[in-house]
Amino acid sequence: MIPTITAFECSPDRGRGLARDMRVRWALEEASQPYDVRLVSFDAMKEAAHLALHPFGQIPTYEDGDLVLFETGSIILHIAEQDASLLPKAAKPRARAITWMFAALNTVEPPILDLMTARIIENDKPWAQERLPLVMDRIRVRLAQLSARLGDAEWLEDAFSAGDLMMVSVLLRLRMSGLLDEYPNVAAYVARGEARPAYQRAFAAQLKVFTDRA
Ligand code: GTB
Repeated sequence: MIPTITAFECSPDRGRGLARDMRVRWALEEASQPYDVRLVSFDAMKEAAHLALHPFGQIPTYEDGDLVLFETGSIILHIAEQDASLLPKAAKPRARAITWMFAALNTVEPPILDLMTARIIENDKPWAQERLPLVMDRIRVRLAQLSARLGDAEWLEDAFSAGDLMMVSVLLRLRMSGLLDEYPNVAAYVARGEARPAYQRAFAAQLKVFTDRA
């Protein structure tokens, strides 16, 4: 039996790889794990059948036999635990890789999500333009810190891991903002992630969902 994940039937990003099924697809591709995808509409995500899988009515979910997971952090940790190329077997490097996964989700992603909220949801508020520079500066703080840590290293630790997969996935949402270009080593790090064959396969698969509908 192969796992099944859920993804948007019609992703608002039109296949640009920004929806969160992308990072799960990427992890599955890195782990050479075949998978099925069940596409769900916005309405179906709020219905009982999907809510039984995901209490918050979101994508992605992950089903493998009687195991059901939601939250990309948990799903990717589960996939990575079965593949040494994503999580080293040795305890300390493994703990470091997991630390970077948490850092991506809990420290780097929140200000980036704030920018999406400011740009998309709060855009029509009278204070929106005044707030935007504040939001961008909070992201710059994190990017500067990450840039300083990364230096000219290829990955966050000695070798690519699920920590890099999560960090690159989170940073990719900044592409359109131009902020990544202010930190060339971080931009190059993201580009290295995107260049990985597993990323390319995952990207092509989620893009095909969009082009098949067009
Ligand atoms: N913390 C959860 C996780 O990591 O799994 C967050 C899951 C989540 O936000 N899922 C979103 C969702 O289901 C899709 S990815 N939203 C529908 C809802 O909440 O009703 C977020 C997303 C959506 C759209 C774009 N886009 O169009 O560019 C990018 C990312």
